[in-house]
Amino acid sequence: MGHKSPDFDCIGSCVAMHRILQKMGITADIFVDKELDNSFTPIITGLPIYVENDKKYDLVIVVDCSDIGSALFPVNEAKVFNEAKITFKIDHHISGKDINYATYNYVDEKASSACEIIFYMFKDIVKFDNEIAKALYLGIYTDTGGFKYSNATSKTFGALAKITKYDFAGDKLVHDCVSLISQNALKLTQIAFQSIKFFHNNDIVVSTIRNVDFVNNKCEIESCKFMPSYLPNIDGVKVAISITEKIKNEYNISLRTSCDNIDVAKIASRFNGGGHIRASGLTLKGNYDKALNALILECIKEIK
Ligand SMILES: [Mn+2]
Repeated sequence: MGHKSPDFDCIGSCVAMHRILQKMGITADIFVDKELDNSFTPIITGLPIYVENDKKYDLVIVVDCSDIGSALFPVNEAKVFNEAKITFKIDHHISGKDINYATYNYVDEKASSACEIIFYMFKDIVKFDNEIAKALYLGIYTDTGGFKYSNATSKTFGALAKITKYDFAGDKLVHDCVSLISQNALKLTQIAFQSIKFFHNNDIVVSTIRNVDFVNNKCEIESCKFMPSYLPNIDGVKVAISITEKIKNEYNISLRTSCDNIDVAKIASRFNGGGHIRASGLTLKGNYDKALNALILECIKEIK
């Protein structure tokens, strides 16, 4: 299992772990907080994925999730986690470096992704295959912003050198899972662009997709993942904020920076969120203007 609203690193890690355990003769299920959208199909087809069941497990492995106490840990997964005999955390978020919520905790905050950690952890224990390689590739690709963030290190490319020897088309995988955008999702992206506002002498940029936009465009939250990676590219911007209100009065917020001296994980942690220095997430509830003002105040403190 992994964090709430799972991304490709989270699901890629779950899929790779499932297949690695299978090769070790261990049966495993995958837990998610809600049914996964079509973008995951190329890596999850045929796997036992649950939102809930009544089973009790000997071992629960939590991937890509910094803290079970935070808003990022799915409610449905807490029951399964709490009932397990042994738990194991595998993560790379700096915000959870000293949070040892499991029986065994492995955090490498220098790793690009949970998928990279899993590659190195198991490469000499089981023989990987095309499906494991695909899942790991996708997780590393997305968590490094397509191999362009500073977290893509020589160790990351070392893993990729081995992963890309397997028989799968990385370009097609990225097209089908990451780049493909539906007509409805494009409409939401247009709305997000039109919503762009600047604050604090253009240091801070904010895009917002409101609940009514989701309803009117019959669109899922997963379809507006374009903005967080786009906004930090705007010249002069120090902190980029992308807000999506999937549930009314509940805001899923991505924070990004491309500045060396700004730590958005610190900002997110003040709102019970978390993540990385350059990319973090949090959830706020209530009145939109109040929530945004509170967030902007914390951003200004960090910019100073
Ligand atoms: Mn990750």
